[in-house]
Formats: sequence, structure tokens, C-alpha cells
Amino acid sequence: MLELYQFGNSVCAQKVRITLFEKRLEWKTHEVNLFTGEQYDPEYLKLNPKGVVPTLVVDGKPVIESTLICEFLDETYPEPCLKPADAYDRTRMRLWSKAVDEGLFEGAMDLSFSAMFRERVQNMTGEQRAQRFANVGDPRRRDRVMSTFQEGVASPFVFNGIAAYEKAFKTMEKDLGDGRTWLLGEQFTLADINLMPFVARLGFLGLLDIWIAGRPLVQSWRERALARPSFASGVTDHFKPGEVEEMKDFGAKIKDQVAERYAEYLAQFPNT
Ligand SMILES: N[C@@H](CCC(=O)N[C@@H](CS)C(=O)NCC(=O)O)C(=O)O
Repeated sequence: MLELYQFGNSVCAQKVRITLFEKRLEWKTHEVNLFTGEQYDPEYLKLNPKGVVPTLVVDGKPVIESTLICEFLDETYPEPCLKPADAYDRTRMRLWSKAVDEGLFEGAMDLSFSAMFRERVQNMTGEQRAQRFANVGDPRRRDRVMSTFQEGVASPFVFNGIAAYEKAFKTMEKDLGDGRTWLLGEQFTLADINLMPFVARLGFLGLLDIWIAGRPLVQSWRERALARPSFASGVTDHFKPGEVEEMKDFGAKIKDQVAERYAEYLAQFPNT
């Protein structure tokens, strides 16, 4: 029996749910409410010592890290296969996982935090806020949360996220230039799944055209990816009422500032 500890609008949980739906697997869900701090519950920390979602539990054994969970599912349930047969192409697939895990994830989080969660944290009492920051059990994560809380879009972490998205979209447009349907060719793979929630999040925040207005191949990849039934089953079906409108409204508040920082990035790093 597969059990997934997850939260509706978590981009990492979205990756895993898309994979589960692509494979047509049955699974039992356990919601970990990130807004009420259930990720820091001592019982949950026994499964996932990082205090984050998702966690897949397989016959009582936890598997953590969304990229590893997706690979685990693909190895354990080989049909339909979501990995290229060719070893070189598998390294390309994992380069996309690295791009997500080493850049886009923080980019999506820090932009989302600046847009939405910052206001939520501002509305907390000082004591609740101190508790919220104290719970973050990792120095880099705490620095990011504090920085985006204090500086919003002016945070250097947001700038890094803007850069990571630019690099990814530039590579996508180039790779798709030979007419391929998916990121690695004609096969839909974990590379596409990895990217889907992160591209979609910028779209939900209404920020995506800052990066892709002049990138028609990324636009058509996105349309194809979001039209897959697994996107609805893995992403949109899990939104709570009002969540889509909330992302759009909060995103609109930071859009001009994000566009300015994007222009700054291009001016500072014209050759990357
Ligand atoms: N690298 C991890 C990141 C997991 C992660 O940070 N998940 C976020 C939601 S997308 C979370 O649980 N955040 C809770 C918190 O930071 O308190 C993965 O891919 O599984």
C-alpha cells in the first residue's frame, strides 16, 4: 500500500501526484497542513526529519525528497515508463531534476512567499511569527524565509530564483527547437513532470509571461503539459476553494517588481 503525506498546493507534492496518476496507481492520502505547522509534528518528523512534504510511505518505510520519490515510483512500477531507455538521455533527465532541486524549487518558494505567505506571516502575532521561524529546522531555509519576509521581492533569494527560471526557460526553448514534443524527445518523462508544477506556479501567480512571452516553444510545451489528465488529477483538483484567485491576486501585487528584477538580472548577466 502506498501512502502519501502531502499538502494540496505544494509544488513538490504536485510532482509526485502527477507521477502517481501517470502510473494509474492507487494510494492513500494523509494531509499535512503546512499552514498550521503539522509538518513539525514530532510523529511526522519521524517519517520526514526535514519537516517538509511530500513523504511516500511504502509498506511502512518512508521515502522522502520528491525527485527520489518519483524515481522510486518509476523503478518500482515500470509501466508506463517515465525514464528514457538511453543512459545519456537519463543524464539529461536528471539535469532537469537538478535544475529544479537546485534552483527552481527555491525560486518558486521564494516568489510564492513574497507574493502570498509574507502577508500571512505579517498578519500573525509576534509570538506566532517567532514560533513559525523557530520551527524551520534548517539554517539556509530559515535565512530564506526571514529574508523574503523582511525584503519581499528585493530579497537576494528571489533574485536567485528569477535567475534559475531564466536559465531553465532558455534551455527549454533551445532544446524544444528541433520540434520535439517533450523535453527529451517524443517520450513524456520525469523531466516534464519535474517542470510542470514549477511552470504552472508562475502561471497561477500571473508572472509567467515575464519569462516566456518571447518563447513560443515553451508556451506550446506548457499547453501540452497542462492538458494532460494527470495535471488536473495531480494539481488543479487539489486546490481549495479560492486558492486560484488568491494566487492570481497576490501575484498581481508583485508583478511589476518581479519584472524590474528580471530586467536587472538580464542587464547584469547578459551572456548566461
Ligand atoms: N527537496 C524537497 C523539498 C520539500 C519542501 O520543502 N516542501 C515544501 C512544500 S513544496 C514544504 O513542505 N514546506 C514546509 C516548510 O518549509 O515549512 C522535496 O523535493 O521533497
